[in-house]
Amino acid sequence: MDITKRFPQNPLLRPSDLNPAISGMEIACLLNPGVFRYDNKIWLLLRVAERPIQKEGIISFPVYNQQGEIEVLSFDIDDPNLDASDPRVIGYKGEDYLTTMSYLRLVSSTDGVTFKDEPRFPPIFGKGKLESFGIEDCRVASMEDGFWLTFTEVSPVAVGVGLMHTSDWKSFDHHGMIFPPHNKDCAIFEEKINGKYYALHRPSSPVLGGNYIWLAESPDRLHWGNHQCIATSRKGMWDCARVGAGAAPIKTADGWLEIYHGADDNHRYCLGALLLDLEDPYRVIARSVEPIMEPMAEYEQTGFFGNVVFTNGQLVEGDTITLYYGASDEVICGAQLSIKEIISTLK
Ligand code: MAN
Repeated sequence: MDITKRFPQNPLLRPSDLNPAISGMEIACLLNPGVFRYDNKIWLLLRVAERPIQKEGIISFPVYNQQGEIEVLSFDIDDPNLDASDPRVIGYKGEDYLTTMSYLRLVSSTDGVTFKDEPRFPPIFGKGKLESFGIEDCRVASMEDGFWLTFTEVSPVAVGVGLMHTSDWKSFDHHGMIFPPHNKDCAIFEEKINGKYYALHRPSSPVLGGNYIWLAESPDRLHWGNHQCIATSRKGMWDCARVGAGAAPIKTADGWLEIYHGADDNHRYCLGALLLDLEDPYRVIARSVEPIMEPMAEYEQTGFFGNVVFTNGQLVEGDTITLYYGASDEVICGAQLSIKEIISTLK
């Protein structure tokens, strides 16, 4: 059962609300923002996906070449070697490519509803070999010593999790790939538990296992160990194909509350929740049986890739979670949830 209250102003941001950052491109999608407070404002770190304006009969998309420059690749849609059945990815002669290039970009707000572009802060683009297809879905962990950013690094050799740190959103320390392929959906807990850092992550195991949520610990956030699987996909249910963490877990009196996404075999993405033990987060206390949010609004059902609600950013005030989410892989929306109500639905 969907228990979220969507903002009546949804969608809050559409691709046409911003200007493209890569010359000659259009913004195809705004997706899955990281969320944080800074400088007395609310900020979204958007994932922006760009591509060239598409011409009839041709699919074209940008990649970084070996010199680190943007290069456009084009394929004839009638080419028998082309598999373009998924709007997000294409296959060509055994190679996979993304149809858009994603980077990260800041917008800010004073009321949490109206967001404006922040050109003072330059976009964060992918850099180097491991990010030649872009960077995506950044979680922002707001911690005592600044902001810790975990995001998906995409290239022909890997999908893995990168880490960056910043205190001022202008200079960034790049820490490279912390969870090697195939891995994404990494959310660092915003405080230590008994002296250790923790992070949820989502490796994919191609033969045994699947796309499950794992937990790991670290002395410094750069080196991770003691990996354990804490939540699998569930046969016959709304999260039967894949599950992955949302934003940093929320500390509540009952445990760490994590809002996660789950998809079924039709790539329909819903949200559910997990409750983890406060002292021993490897122990799952309870989990959603039914989704707490499902793609129901028109903007969640139709778009670049329909039937998707996906979150990796939220703000918490008392019992209220304000969730920012990507709908249909195209627009940014907001919704509110009650922590108590979520917990009362878990089994
Ligand atoms: C999947 C989707 C896309 C994403 C790629 C690479 O295909 O989540 O949105 O671009 O993976 O991470």
